Amino acid sequence: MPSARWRSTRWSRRSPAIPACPWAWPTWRRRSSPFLKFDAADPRWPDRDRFVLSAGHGSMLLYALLNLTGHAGMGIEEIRRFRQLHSPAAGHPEFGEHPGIETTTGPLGQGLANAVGMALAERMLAARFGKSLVDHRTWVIAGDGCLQEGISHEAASLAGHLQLDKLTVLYDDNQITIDGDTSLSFTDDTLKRFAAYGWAVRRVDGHDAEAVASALAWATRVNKPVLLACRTIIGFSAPTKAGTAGSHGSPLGAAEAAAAKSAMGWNHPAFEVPEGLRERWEAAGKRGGGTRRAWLKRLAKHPMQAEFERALAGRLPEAWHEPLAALRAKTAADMPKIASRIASQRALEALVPAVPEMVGGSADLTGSNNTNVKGIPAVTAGNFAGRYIHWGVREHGMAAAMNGMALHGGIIPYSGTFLVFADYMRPAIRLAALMRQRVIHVLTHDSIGLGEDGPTHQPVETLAGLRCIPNLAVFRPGDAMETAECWELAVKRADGPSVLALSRQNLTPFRTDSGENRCARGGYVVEEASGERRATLIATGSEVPLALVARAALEADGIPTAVVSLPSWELFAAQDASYREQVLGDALRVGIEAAVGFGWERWLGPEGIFIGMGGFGASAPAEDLFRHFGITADAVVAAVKKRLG
Ligand SMILES: Cc1ncc(C[n+]2csc(CCOP(=O)(O)OP(=O)(O)O)c2C)c(N)n1
Ligand SMILES: [Mg+2]
Repeated sequence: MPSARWRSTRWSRRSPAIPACPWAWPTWRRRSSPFLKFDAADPRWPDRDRFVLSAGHGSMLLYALLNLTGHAGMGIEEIRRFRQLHSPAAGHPEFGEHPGIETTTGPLGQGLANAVGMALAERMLAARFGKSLVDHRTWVIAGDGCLQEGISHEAASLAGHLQLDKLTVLYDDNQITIDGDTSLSFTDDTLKRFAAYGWAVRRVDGHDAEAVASALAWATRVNKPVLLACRTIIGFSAPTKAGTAGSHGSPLGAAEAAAAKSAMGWNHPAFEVPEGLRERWEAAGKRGGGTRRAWLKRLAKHPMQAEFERALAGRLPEAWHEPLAALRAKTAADMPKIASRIASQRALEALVPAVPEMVGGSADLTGSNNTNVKGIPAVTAGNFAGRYIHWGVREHGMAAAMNGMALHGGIIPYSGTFLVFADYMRPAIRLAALMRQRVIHVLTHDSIGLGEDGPTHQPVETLAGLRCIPNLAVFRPGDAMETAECWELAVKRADGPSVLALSRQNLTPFRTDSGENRCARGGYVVEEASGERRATLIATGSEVPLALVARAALEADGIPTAVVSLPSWELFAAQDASYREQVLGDALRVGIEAAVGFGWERWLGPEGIFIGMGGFGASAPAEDLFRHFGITADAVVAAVKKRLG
């Protein structure tokens, strides 16, 4: 049943008022419409506008436009192979499949939040390099689903707060989602909602191209982010399915499709673009060529050309690691007994001044995550020259916007929150991994070692959950030296995201050497056994010092024992088998980690022993908790002795 709202539109579902065929539209529609700045000859041109199809299920819109505007790599053959293996025209837009695809979308709301990050990156790079090099806009098409998702609130609220005025969202306000009319579940006043965030909003007839064009022109003039609620009919012109959820995802069917095409005056065979029309579209694809060439000339003369190109290419500055090497040498000499979150802050103090594209932030836990660096100002609505972002309590929006910043290029974003809240960011972390983006999350308070905040804040399953995300590097360093090494690896890792799981509590240092980055192989022998190994204690993070205490006791009792630190399972798994065997050894293997044992079988085999958590934690001082849950050197010693008999 069509809803009252539906009937209130000026179309009826059965007989939509169909505009004349698009190629016969009046002249303004064929003029050099300047809204989207791009050049099909170079879809990665850094100063292009970014277009994000947040409603990723409409992927064919993007593919068809890439094809029509003359982009290489999206020919009619690719279009024919829509949703087939190895086609760049995948079910949802996939970053990396075609250079004209700015981001992977499909999980609703992510694209919108990516776009907020892109728009923020644009403002920040404009502040750094000037308007002559960086002056572009970000455009989004989002649907009801994107705006229903919670992440849209976080992202839009932030965009409003920061007044990202070069961001425009076209909301495909068709009042339909998969289950049916949006009245089933969605009665927000979306315009009021966005206005309350500080956006400029307008309602537009989405089928009136002239009205849309004038709204877009307006959007480029206002100094706020803009939401245009474009009232549309899904499946426009399909005789029985227009305006219904039936046209959302399944093919219309031959008869319905034929009727829809003929109603629009389209009488051409499938996959054929009629003569004259392709030329016009290709001309649109070339329209930005002059602007791009003028930009290239400006770049060639720009005093910051080399620096701009370096940052945009994702290459680190030549001497980026020198301050970190100095820190590592000092750490080896001083052997500070500090929490790994504090060690992380020291690493950042070495890295951030040396790597100008690093942009930090925290989801309202700056003082706990230790993500700030003295002298680095925060970004504010009026001043984008800062390099630190107060994301507010918006973990999901933060992680997705960081993806957008990394995708934009020229920025290496790092953030902070508690490890347990990785779950609030998980969909965005997963997409960063899928898109191979360098995004770094500083996740502190990484176990029951955080103490009194109790089980809601104590991650137990989180490490296992992160380690199973393909292409995500999970680092859990065990002392200040390992923390500096893991930071080095995360910053160097250009083709994927990293998380650093860091302790709240102080850690007894064990590393005295500072030459080779020993974490680079993911795992290594910290202390070899004094004789032929009878046991190998394998630990990560705060449990490495504990393993060393246990080793000392076992050695004193005549049981030669080695200790292995395993700060990154992913890097260790990538080593050759002989190295892994040599590190893990043939003796009894004991895994120690203040988390659930899920996944540890991989290193321990069926005969190994795991000492860690069996369930949720509790609220108490950290030392009491380690004792209560049996994660102590004594427990390790007892378990080894019992097994060895
Ligand atoms: C996070 C997430 N949840 C669910 C889905 C499955 N899904 C795909 S499209 C869609 C409905 C979207 O409705 P709308 O955005 O209004 O798109 P329209 O049908 O109007 O094109 C849903 C639930 C998804 N892609 N992402
Ligand atoms: Mg919809």
